[in-house]
Amino acid sequence: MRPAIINIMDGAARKAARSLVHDFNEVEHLQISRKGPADFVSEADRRAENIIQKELSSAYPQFSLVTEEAGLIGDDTAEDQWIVDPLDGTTNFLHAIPHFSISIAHVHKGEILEGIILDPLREEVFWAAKGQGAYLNNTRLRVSARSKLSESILATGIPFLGREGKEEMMAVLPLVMEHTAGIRRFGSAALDLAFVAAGRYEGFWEFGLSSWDVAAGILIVREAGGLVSEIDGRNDPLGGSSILATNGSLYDPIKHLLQQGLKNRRRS
Ligand code: 2AM
Ligand code: CA
Repeated sequence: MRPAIINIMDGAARKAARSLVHDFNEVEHLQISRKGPADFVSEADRRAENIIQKELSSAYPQFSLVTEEAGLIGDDTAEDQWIVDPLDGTTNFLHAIPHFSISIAHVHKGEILEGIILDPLREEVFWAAKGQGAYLNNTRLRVSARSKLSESILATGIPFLGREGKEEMMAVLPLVMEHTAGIRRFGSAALDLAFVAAGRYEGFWEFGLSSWDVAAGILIVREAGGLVSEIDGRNDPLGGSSILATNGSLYDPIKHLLQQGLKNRRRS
């Protein structure tokens, strides 16, 4: 039985997804319009955010809510908080690349209790409730059973424009390239985490993400049997400056590989 709160999160995410899909179909036409698509996409983002906020706060008015666009809405001392990313993969959306998601997490006194990540175009809903497992639609999720680094696929997010972390990325990439079956850069951190939970790739790492990018995904990976921490092993991937999510058996080898790369950088 799905918890009632997951049904509310699912309803909010699906309603926002319909709005995003509608807007996504418009984006292509906008590439040639005078105004350009960037303003349109932030409008799409805001529309989705408003829908989610309205749905969640009418069901749970006492919760506060944090999003990228609006910041904190409601009482900052509330014990329960929603952490929402209404459009993760904004750059993909802007370029009409069909890979983006909606992410919603419920945090109670700092602990992530439920999370949902919805892929509107594939109609895949990844969700988890603490202690009750992770699911893709109605099917139980399990991280990948692969235990050889040489057979593993890792996803990441590569810094761009003014973002920090380019040197760290340059330091770790050669080792990951050398020792794994491949690297993917798909552009939605939330979906990357969902894919780790679904066993589609063995791990994901990224520097400098925000809580709304990862909150739901952290729980979904853990409930699917994976391990999530910061890259240096510290245990605050929600508030920390980096994230590493892997299946159980490759957590240590992948962490070692990334740390080795970062150490090489400090030495040079
Ligand atoms: P977004 O699409 O919601 O902005 C890409 O590497 C991932 O990084 C996406 O999940 C993207 O989320 C996220 N991200 C986090 N901070 C970002 C920033 N300052 N600029 C762009 N993408 C960012
Ligand atoms: Ca995001």
